[in-house]
Amino acid sequence: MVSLFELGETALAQNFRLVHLEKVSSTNDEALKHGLAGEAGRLWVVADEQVGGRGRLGRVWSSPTGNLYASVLLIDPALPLHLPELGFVAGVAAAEAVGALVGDNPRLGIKWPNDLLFDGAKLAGILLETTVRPDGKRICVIGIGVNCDSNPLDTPYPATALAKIPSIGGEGSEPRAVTMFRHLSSCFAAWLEVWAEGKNFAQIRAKWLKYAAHLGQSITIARQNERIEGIFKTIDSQGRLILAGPQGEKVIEAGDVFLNAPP
Ligand code: BT5
Repeated sequence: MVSLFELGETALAQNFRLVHLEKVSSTNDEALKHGLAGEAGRLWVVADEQVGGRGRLGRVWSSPTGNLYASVLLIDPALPLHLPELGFVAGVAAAEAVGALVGDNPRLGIKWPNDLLFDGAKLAGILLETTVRPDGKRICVIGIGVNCDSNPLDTPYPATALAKIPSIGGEGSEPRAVTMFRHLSSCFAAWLEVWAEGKNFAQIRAKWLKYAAHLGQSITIARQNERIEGIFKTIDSQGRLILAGPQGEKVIEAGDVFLNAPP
């Protein structure tokens, strides 16, 4: 099969490589396999369809053909302390890649930690996974799913797809997932360079805050057994969410954000 997927120019210039597969369980698992098999890193794995696509906490990521499923493998990209920042590098890169198609559009935002929203509906999700391989090197896989042609209709948080955005609309001369991947791979390579192994996370954070959805608004953080309400103040120097409540500020490391209805 001839693959239409290709890396963007910046990704090629920075020695990223690409493996394209038709149907996989999860591109994150494929990338992880490459890492365990001794890959040097900077490898993208893209698939047309996933049958075991997953989100955070083992949730299902709906993955029919027509959307983008891409995972990038990095080996020892930074000191372990900085690895969680890669989700934000990917979030900013994904937002910029979508921005290449929709322009500088205030309807595009990032919901903490790293969901892309368009008009408040989820357009893309990011899953960062890390593990240590027997030689002691750290394997980092960042999976990105972008709804290009379709989105699931039965999600608790509303979802959307590029095909529903009027300025993108109908498919042009190539599949939307192919165009999206070219932009995404280049934007990721560029922001990875800016990040500089975490030395410049401040720049990633500043860009992230420009895209941030719900900033200054009343939100609820849902975690396994609790729900915490407050005002979304900012993210700190490690990307943690700062929530201001009646008892002062709380630092949130993980959870799902929901926007509260106005009083
Ligand atoms: C995420 O998890 O948003 C991370 C999704 C990462 C998917 C990519 S695709 C390439 C790579 N390979 C994988 O196996 N995964 C990565 P989370 O924040 O936990 O959101 C998951 C929730 O989003 C689900 O429980 C659904 O409610 C909803 N959902 C499922 N599929 C969706 C879709 N295609 N679009 C929008 N929402 C979806």
